[in-house]
Amino acid sequence: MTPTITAFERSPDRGRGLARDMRVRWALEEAGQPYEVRLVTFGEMKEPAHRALHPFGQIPTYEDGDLVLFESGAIVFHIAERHAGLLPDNANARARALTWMFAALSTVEPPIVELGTAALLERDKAWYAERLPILEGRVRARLDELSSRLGEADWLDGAFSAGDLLMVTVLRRLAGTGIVETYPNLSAYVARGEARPAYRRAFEAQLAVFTGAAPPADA
Ligand SMILES: N[C@@H](CCC(=O)N[C@@H](CS)C(=O)NCC(=O)O)C(=O)O
Repeated sequence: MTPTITAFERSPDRGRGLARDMRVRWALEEAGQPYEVRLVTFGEMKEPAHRALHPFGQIPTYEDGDLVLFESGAIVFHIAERHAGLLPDNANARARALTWMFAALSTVEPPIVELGTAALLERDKAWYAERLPILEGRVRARLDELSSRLGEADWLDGAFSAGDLLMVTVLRRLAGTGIVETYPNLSAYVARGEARPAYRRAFEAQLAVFTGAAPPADA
């Protein structure tokens, strides 16, 4: 059965791959799993029909037969468990890859989201200029640590895994801030992720939604 995911009908990032359906698309492309996309408007996301799939009225969701999932991390994990290439076979290596998935979403992503939310919604507040360096400092503290751990390695723990897939998408959310660029190894890490053919296919497919262009035939 071909799974169906949901994505923004008109993504606020103008198709730059920052919306979280990108993670799911990338995982599906790495897995070689064809998929359908149902586009939803901001209004539709808050309607009961979508909330039946996603209690928080967000994207992405994932439907496969009678299985319905939400939360990009859970969806990527589900895909990674069922297809080769995203999680190592060795039990300990697999557990470590899972650890990096959680680290991406629960340790690195929160300060990045906080910074992004402030830039989006609090720019006109009197205290914004004072708060910005504090938020950037929290992001940099995490990136200092991540950069030290990655060192000169290509990926976080041996071969590319779902942990890298999530971490790269999390770091990409800093696009436009110039922060990742101040860490040459993290910058190269993100570029390595973006250079993967599966990433490119996923990116082009979600960009095509915004530009109205036909997606690539194999996306
Ligand atoms: N933790 C969730 C976050 C989902 C999320 O924030 N989705 C955004 C798009 S990237 C969304 O739907 N925003 C619209 C809204 O919250 O109303 C996940 O990883 O799937």
